Amino acid sequence: MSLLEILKHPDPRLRKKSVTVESVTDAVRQLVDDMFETMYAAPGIGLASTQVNDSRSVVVIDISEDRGQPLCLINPKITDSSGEAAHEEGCLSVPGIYENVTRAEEVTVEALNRDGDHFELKTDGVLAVCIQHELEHLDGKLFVDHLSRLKQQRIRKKMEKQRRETM
Ligand code: GNR
Ligand code: NI
Repeated sequence: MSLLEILKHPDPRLRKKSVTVESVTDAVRQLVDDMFETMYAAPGIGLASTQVNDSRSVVVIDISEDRGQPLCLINPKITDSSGEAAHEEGCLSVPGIYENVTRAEEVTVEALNRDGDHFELKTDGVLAVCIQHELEHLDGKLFVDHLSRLKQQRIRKKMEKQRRETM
């Protein structure tokens, strides 16, 4: 297992779209395990492969209090959604920024698990928020894209300043 580096906004590599995993091999499982280790260490409730500069379509999530309910989604697709709800979001790639985003309240997602088996999950609440947030990463999108241009400009400046100060 190894800790992976998490890319920070405005890194252009966060804008790349992921590609479908053709088969869930040991190499893919290695990525999944490294992503769980990286997410738990961060700490975060989710992590998308785009954030660790890997183009394979993989998401890991654990929203549980005791960090004991790992959820792995390979090639995830949202097949149904309903309702609207606003929730405060943050992102490991946009550290220190927390803003409300309106998304679907309930989603159905289809994916492959770590064994390569197909499954479907219908959920709401924080898990639905997290799934939508992570799937946007796989599409090269960030939660800040939902905010006003003015807020986006301020966030970009803050991130660039943070980067200068830690270099
Ligand atoms: O750790 C995270 N917390 C979080 C809180 C509210 C909505 C979404 C998230 S996901 C985030 C980790 C992350 O950046 N995943 O891409
Ligand atoms: Ni994120």
